Amino acid sequence: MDDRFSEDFIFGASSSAFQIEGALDRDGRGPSVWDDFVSRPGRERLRSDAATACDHYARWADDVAIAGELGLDAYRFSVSWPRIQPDGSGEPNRAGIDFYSRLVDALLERGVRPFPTLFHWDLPSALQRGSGGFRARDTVARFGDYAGIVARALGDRVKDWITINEPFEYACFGHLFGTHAPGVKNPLAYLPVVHHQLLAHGRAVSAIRSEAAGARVGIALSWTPVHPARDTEADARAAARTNAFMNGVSFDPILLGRYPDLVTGGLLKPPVRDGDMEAISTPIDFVGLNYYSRERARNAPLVPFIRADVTGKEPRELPETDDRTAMGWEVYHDGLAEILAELRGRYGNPPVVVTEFGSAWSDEVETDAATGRAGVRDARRVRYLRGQLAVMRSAIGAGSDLRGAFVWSLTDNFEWAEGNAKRFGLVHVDYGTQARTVKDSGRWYSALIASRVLDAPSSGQGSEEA
Ligand code: GCO
Repeated sequence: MDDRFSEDFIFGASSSAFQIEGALDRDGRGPSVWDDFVSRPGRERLRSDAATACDHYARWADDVAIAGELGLDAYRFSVSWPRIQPDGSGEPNRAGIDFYSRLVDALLERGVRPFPTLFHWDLPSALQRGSGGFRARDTVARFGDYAGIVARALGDRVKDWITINEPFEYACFGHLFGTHAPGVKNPLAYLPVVHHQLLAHGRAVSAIRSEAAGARVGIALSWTPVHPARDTEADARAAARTNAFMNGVSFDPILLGRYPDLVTGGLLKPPVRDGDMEAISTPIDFVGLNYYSRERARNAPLVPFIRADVTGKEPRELPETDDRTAMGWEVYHDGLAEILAELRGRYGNPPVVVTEFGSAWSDEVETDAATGRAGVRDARRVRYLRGQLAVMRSAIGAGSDLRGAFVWSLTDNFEWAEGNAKRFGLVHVDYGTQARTVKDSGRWYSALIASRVLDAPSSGQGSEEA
């Protein structure tokens, strides 16, 4: 197998505003649903973690310097909507625009392509309080206005855009399970929140294209393959329902212009109006794929929508092994191969960018006795990244139009309901001092970007095997 990635393959790293910036009350930023979520009683640690996170709002220049030193081709970050429009509508906050404008300039100066995501879950609180956020169709127009403002401000320099991150997770965890912001537990809200985010995506594609000449626009969708827990017909059907409600619910509208029949066949349906599916499936330049692991489904008739018990990616404190990460997630590289094959087949082989792949491990900073240099020997993360990239390399050989891959994440950061406890970064963050330490995986990734050749496990480029 050819193990070389082409010169125009994009090797990047990803992050998101609420997970790295801190400075929640600085320079006119308004509150988001995540500010509200972590401020509820009993979530003091989460609030404390989020208040500073990686202090990126103050240390952005240091982080851009690290991205440049690693030789990243691109850096995916997200724009905080409440920094741009504190109440989710109206005139832009100049300080917010200036922050992202400086960030873009600094990235470009270091030869790193900026890949902003416009919505990575930090919805302005005023929209949630006022209309119910993405449960309300009006938020589609609000998002279109916001996208236009950002594209007008940055579109002369930014050519690659991601509209929305993971509409499924925001709808499911935020409005069905209530385990993420805005902390709603209402089965009636799930499908409207999915649908209105997808509509908002379509609106933003138009707004970006009208404001930013030559823009390439995509969306970042999660795909978690769901397999039957047992070899039974009932569990196979449960897995099919779960795949439809978790994965097909966003990929099918965006790429095929329709929802899966399993999604529209029940009592509760997406609130589709004439013209909606055309707007949602407006042609895009790439589809972003976020992949981490697979799950298993067991038939459970009383569970809403999917009538299945699903296990695999719920946060679990399990012992870390070579095959199970600090999130309790199975290391399952074949899942990415399955997805890329489905994208080549069922979805017509669209241009794909893996907008997130990565793994959390319990990383410790050690100081080398001989050199005195601080480092993190994260061999399991190197092994994980190599395994995922080998699958990508093979998929390209099988015909996938795979344009790039972004490691989640550049630095350790605020992992939502897990706070700062889970570390996904290529760069370690000491949250007490905010010191950054490039991990072995960051050095390994940097060497790969330079060589474009995926090393064999034995060569241990940049790190010894675990
Ligand atoms: C997601 C989000 C990221 C997470 C990452 C690790 O995919 O859930 O885009 O914000 O932090 O995936 O869970």
